[in-house]
Amino acid sequence: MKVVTGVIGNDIHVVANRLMDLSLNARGYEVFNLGVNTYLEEFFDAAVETGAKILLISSLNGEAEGWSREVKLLKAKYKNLDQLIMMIGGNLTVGSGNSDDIVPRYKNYGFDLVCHQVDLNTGLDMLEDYIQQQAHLQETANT
Ligand code: B12
Repeated sequence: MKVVTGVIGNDIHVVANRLMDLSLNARGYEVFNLGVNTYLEEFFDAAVETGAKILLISSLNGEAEGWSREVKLLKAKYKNLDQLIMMIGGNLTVGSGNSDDIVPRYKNYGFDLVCHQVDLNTGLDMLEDYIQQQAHLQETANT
């Protein structure tokens, strides 16, 4: 399965993004890594160009929220991407923050999976569970 990854907005923290790339490759995904300083619209453009089914976004500097509010808007604009799985993780606010507040906020912007201060492998396990659930729902809908 194809995945687009990168670090959103004005964020230059590259290490987790490199680890994401390696871990996804090890799990059998085909990775298109846009690197640091990537705008939300560029993630969507890359999904169109590559045919990726997943956008996996990293952010560590605490500023992701200002750069990632327009997921729903872009999904509507790009039309064929309504099935695109949107995931974001890292430090999703300034300071330590509280996941109980942060996760629903990002979900409201249009993210399917939100991992605030969750380690990468736990996050990727969550992604795989989510993909399986979606496949199961699709199967049930088709029968
Ligand atoms: C190295 C570092 C830097 C380096 C970055 C070098 C580089 N090119 O990568 C330098 C010195 C340049 C830097 C700069 C800055 N930094 Co800095 N930096 C760090 C530091 C020490 C380590 C970050 C790192 O690479 N960790 C290694 C990764 C692998 O581990 P991790 O961060 O824990 O990531 C795990 C999870 O978050 C998760 N994860 C990450 N992304 C994703 C995505 C998904 C989908 C999932 C599931 C999981 C996931 O998986 C990772 C592995 O388990 C941290 C402090 C710290 N000890 O964590 C601060 C830190 C991230 N930096 C911070 C800040 C504020 C900055 C600056 C804004 C400082 C400044 N005023 O200039 C600038 C950023 C400028 C910018 N435009 O982005 C803050 C962020 C605070 C916040 N969020 O509230 C931190 C936390 C320091 C602090 N305690 O204040 N930084």
